Amino acid sequence: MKEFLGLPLDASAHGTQIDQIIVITHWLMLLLFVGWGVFFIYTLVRFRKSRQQQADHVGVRSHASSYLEVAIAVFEGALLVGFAIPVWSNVVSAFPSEQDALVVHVVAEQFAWNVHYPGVDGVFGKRDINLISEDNPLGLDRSDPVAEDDIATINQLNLPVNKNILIYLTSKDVIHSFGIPLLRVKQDVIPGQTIRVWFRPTMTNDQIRESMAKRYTISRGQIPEGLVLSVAMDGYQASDGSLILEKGDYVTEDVIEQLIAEGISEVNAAPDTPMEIACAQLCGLGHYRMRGTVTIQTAEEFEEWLAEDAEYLEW
Ligand SMILES: [Cu+2]
Repeated sequence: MKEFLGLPLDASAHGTQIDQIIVITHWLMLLLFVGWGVFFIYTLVRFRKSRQQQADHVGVRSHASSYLEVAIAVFEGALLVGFAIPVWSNVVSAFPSEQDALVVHVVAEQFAWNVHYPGVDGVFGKRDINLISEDNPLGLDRSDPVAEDDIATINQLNLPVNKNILIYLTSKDVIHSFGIPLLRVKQDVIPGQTIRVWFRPTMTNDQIRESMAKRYTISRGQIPEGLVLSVAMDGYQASDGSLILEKGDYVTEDVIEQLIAEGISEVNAAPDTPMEIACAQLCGLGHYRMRGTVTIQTAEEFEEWLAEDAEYLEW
């Protein structure tokens, strides 16, 4: 069922439980759809005009249908009490403490995600609505001593793997929705409110790319969709031994032509940015382009990235 529903790869610790509920709910709905469909066709045939000239005003005399209705209601109740509520209370609303998590602030706007990290001191600097400008979309008050080392990015969320991530969400303008399908996270972002959401990524982007890798068949004049600007998962050599495409490099149209010329008909590649923050609320005309990139890294890579970004601040 999971494959049939086309659920994306699950890269979070709580994802299996969410997927389980989605799968069970769909089984129940499929059963009801088939059951009601069969019943509907049966009634059309059984009570057709030629067989039943006169309408029966009493109708059904047995209680079978009432029992069936009750059984379905009980099953739905069990789904709610046995699965949905426990997942909600044990996973969704069981927030980790701030000491036990990486805390990040995300401020949504039409049409971008502003990300705010506290920097080395671990304390978030003051943000002031009057300081918001094109260069400072967060309105970060750099004169505040704790704000000096704060890191701000636009549409780029870097996170370490296997660590609790606690995100404080707010919006500058309208209602947005912070959705990361691969992490099974979706939370409305509401102006004037700060809403928390948490999760724990279990795969780095490199691992996700490995498991998303796909073999694309290439031939002259035929470039499969999604291949250009994806990342090569294998290296490819020309017949003279020179490297055409190195593992980890972008697959470009030029490279594909060279590969075809060398008689290579298959390329193993994966998306460059496999994980995205997609805005899941129709928030305006630019809604479609409100997407951020999520990069899940090892703890060391993440620290490196933070240090690199901190260096920019010293300019
Ligand atoms: Cu939006």
